Amino acid sequence: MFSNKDEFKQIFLKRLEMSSGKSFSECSLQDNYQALGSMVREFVSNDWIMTNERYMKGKQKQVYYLSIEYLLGKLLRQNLINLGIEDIVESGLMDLGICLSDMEEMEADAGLGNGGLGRLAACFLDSLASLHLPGHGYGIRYKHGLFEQKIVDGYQVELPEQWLRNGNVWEVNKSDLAVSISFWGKVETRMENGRLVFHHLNAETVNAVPYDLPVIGYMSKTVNTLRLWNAEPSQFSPHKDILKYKRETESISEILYPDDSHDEGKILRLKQQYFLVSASIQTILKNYRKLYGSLHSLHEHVCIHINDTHPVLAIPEMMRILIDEDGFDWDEAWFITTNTISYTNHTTLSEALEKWPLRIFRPLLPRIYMIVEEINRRFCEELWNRFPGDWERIAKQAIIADEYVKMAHLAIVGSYSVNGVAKLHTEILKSREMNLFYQLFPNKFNNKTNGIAHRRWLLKANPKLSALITDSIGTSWIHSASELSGLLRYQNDSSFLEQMAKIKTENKQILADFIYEKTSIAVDSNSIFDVQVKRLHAYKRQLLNVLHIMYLYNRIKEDSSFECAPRVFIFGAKASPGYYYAKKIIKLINTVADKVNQDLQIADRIKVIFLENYRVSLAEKIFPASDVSEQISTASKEASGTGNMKFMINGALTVGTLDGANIEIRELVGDANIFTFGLSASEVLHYQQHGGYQSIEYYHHDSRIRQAVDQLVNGFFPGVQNEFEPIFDSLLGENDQYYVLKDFASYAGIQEIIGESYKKQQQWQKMSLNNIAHAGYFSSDRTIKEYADEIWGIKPV
Ligand code: 26W
Repeated sequence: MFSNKDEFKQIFLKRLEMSSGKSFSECSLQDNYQALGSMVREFVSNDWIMTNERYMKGKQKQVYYLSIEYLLGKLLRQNLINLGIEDIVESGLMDLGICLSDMEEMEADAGLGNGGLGRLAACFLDSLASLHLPGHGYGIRYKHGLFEQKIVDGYQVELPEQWLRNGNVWEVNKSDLAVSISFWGKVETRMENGRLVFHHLNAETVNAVPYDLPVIGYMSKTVNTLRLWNAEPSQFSPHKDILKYKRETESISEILYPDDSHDEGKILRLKQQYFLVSASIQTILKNYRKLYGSLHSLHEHVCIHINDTHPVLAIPEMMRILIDEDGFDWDEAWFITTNTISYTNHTTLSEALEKWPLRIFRPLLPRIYMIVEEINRRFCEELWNRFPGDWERIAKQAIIADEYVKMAHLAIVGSYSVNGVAKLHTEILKSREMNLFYQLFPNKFNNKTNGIAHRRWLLKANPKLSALITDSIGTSWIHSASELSGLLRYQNDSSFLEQMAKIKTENKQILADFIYEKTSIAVDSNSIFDVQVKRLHAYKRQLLNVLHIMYLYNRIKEDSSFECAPRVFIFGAKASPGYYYAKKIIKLINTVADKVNQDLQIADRIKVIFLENYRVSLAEKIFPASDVSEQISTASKEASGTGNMKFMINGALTVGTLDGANIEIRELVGDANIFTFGLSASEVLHYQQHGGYQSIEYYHHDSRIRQAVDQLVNGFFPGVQNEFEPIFDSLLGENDQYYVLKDFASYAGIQEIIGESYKKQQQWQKMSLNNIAHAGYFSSDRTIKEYADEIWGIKPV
């Protein structure tokens, strides 16, 4: 499109005029962004078409990744980097008096996800394209991503997020490829020509319209596709109340995770799941038929991966098409399906394991329900044959039981691969949570430790550190993150360590300025930036962090000579809208923040900052500026964590429990370069099974705990009355399910050591360097290679 700066400027200016209909001087930053974005999108269109043609011609095996969440964040700069034109564009714009960073602010975060699972999907797309692998994403084009969070008077307030307000320059509407999805109605079973046929009558149909986004690999000609489905009314759905029908239809792709505390919300969620699955599977199979004539060897050329159980209806949907539309018999359809679908589990928390009540499932998806019933019947029969008389086992493993469809059971039975996302997590799945299934299908189970797109989380997010790394070890790490180990050469090089320290301070100053702009609170970039950013959940134990801050505060108040390394505690977290307890924790963090920040006696020794609306673009500002990474979940509860990896690759040191991928971080960096504390997973599981923990004892025996816990309810925080009683009750009345008090002493101890260690700056920088140098393992390139080789069997094209 352009080979130098002047050419770029010329094309850009022309483009700008055409798209905005204004003269250059009249154009706003938004106009500039729109022009540049659409220009880049068109720039890749040829490679995009070529990539698809190559895939079709070569008949390479393809993988389709189905996910209810994609947390893409912003795409402009990453795309410029991946295309190798960031420098030309940035300096060309500069000549025109436009700052690329300002322009980036015009782009809305695509926040079609809620946490790690959604960001993982986005990182995987980046790695697939960068490794020239034929892998595509399918998702939903939510009109509003996850809500926008405001903090008002310390409380979370949710606003509908408006990422499509100014359109989306990256997407291409392909309405000619729309497919129709059927809900409700009834199924008529008939004998026709000697075989049973099923007719879905009186269904309400909805159109799924694809919007395609190019997924541009790093310095590669590969441009894969992320297809997001939009729900639109269908012309052919005769309806009495057309407005109601339109509203109901459009609500399918309106918001992520509608409140499911009532049946209406549950119906909507299940509708979303089937909508995603049916549109995607219909399309995949249609394209396959066109290319190969029939679906007989589908499993040899196609993998369909389901990201957690949300898309698990892919299994009965494939069965439906194979049987009802293509005339396969059950056994062959089952063979093809179960050799095509693979499944990742992301949690063992029982409340997060999906199950749908039959009263909703059966009427909404009548044909799919019949198929699930038959899958269940055959599976229970198999169990009966292998374990005759073991009713208890059948009850535990059945797909349909107690008036519910259990989605994880369906996923395991209907797929050829089941993976966890970190070693410990996979071991827990095999030995506990899914042990009965593991006994039945040991070969299906495998581990794929998560990873992160290091080109976003280091190269893009931390340009200064990236430049230092490239100056020292060359550019190869950008392609192969394991090359970061070359940095180990510098671990005793004091000038290198000083440069690292300087960059960290500069990044901290940028964040400090941002904090000041947002909160009017001044923080000192020489303090330790101690950061916990992640979804708000009881098991992640933001509460442990807060109670420790309260303890530090109390210590300083009692003894003004108390020495502790100055710290800025930074939080970012969204609580799910219906999660009452999580919202209380947000209020508590903000209440403690007010108390601490306003206390003149505390001065700069502690500051507490809650940054509202945590999202990908904010995360990119935070990780490069962090010294300490809080990964303090109750051991066994965090499947993997990926924030831990983003901190590590930016040189922050982890304070963490032996949970999820923290364990693997420790294996890589060694005990000396990580701060671990607390109960182990097996201790937690032992307490859970056999009892023996009494939180009240810790309350009585540790005055630090008693003081902080009492302060939740004794008027210490003026004006909040009974606000924190539920937290107090959870700790004492409900015996502290997440072992916060149990781990408190060990956490406070390690925090003290962290404070001491930070004073020895040279040593600290060396530890930091060790973390960066070993973080290459956690590139999602490594993870994706493992999926490609060991699960999908796909090859670079
Ligand atoms: C409503 C069903 C449901 C339940 C849980 C939807 C979404 C969730 C999560 C928020 C799923 C999630 O994000 N899990 C995280 O996945 C990451 C990627 O594998 C892991 O690193 C995290 O440990 C895990 O919590």
